[in-house]
Amino acid sequence: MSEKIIDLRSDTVTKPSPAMRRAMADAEVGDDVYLEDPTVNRLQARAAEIFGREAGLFVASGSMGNLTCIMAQTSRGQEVICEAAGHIYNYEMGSMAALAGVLPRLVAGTEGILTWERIAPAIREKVYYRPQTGLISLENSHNMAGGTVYPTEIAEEICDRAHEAGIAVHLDGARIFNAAVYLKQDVATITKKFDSVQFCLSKGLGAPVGSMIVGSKDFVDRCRVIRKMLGGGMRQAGVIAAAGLVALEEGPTGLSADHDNAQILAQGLARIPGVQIDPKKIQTNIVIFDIGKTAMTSSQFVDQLGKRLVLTGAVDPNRVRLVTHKDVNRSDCERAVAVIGEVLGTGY
Ligand code: TLP
Repeated sequence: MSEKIIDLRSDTVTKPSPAMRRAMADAEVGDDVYLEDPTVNRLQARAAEIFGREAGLFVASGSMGNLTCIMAQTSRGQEVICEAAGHIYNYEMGSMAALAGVLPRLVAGTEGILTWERIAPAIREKVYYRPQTGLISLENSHNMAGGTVYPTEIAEEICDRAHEAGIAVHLDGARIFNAAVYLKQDVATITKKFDSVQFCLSKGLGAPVGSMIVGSKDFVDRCRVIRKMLGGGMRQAGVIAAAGLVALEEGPTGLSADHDNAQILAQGLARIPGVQIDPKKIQTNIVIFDIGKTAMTSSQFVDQLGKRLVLTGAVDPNRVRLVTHKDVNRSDCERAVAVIGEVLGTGY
């Protein structure tokens, strides 16, 4: 039997479960551009219900969901305040500038977490001859800060104060269910003050494809037009929405095991000489650690691990990211720690 590859590059790598495959094969479909796909309609209604919103919209990806929400809430030439290490600025191909015609205005958070105090100085004075702040975007959990979670009162204060200033707030909630598990609160509660929410079915929830936008009916109607403009009218999309429905119902139940497995990784890594990590800071399923004190760059390290069938990702020359998900278990994580210890112990 060949040895199992332990893929910790991302929680996007999961394969659809047998229940998802069955649901996909059996899905009732129709043309979603005519609003006639019953499975897409069910997924959208269910997402809206779970988030306590009027409506939901199925989109191809998290990036498309974020861009659609930005386009629906800004005008060309405006600024979008976002966290400096955030996904929408660093990993979405500059789409807000290239396609929405807005400028990112970066504000650095503490471990990815912004506060109103940090945001307020970046808000533009309301004068016609300066660019205006069109939107604030937060990320929860924050990917590249290592899966950190917004305390709900901090996120709510940002929303309240932004609304007083007449500014809408978007949530990149790609991993909002992970945040909810960490906070022991439900997703509707922790997102209720945001004007728009994007969350991914294809990360920890385990679907092969897709993300959702949730918000008011009016807002989602506008997003549907923009989705079509971006080429996201997906026709008989029920075959993938069916997997999304399974992900929505079953995915959240596995997330606390993913968080426990992230702790196994973090605590194991903390014992390896040369690795810098504080396991107490790991809140969800993302583990980022520093190997800057070793003789290896992160890409050399990632190559060496790959040769030993442990797949990981370099974040920058010194830092490496591991992400747990439903397709890795506790013993995979223990083995990954052992292999990392071996690679750092033996050099390369
Ligand atoms: N994140 C991916 C990579 O793009 C880095 C990953 O492997 O973690 N928001 C957040 C917070 C994300 O982490 C991601 C994907 C997205 C949006 C975009 O989702 P997709 O990949 O579906 O466009």
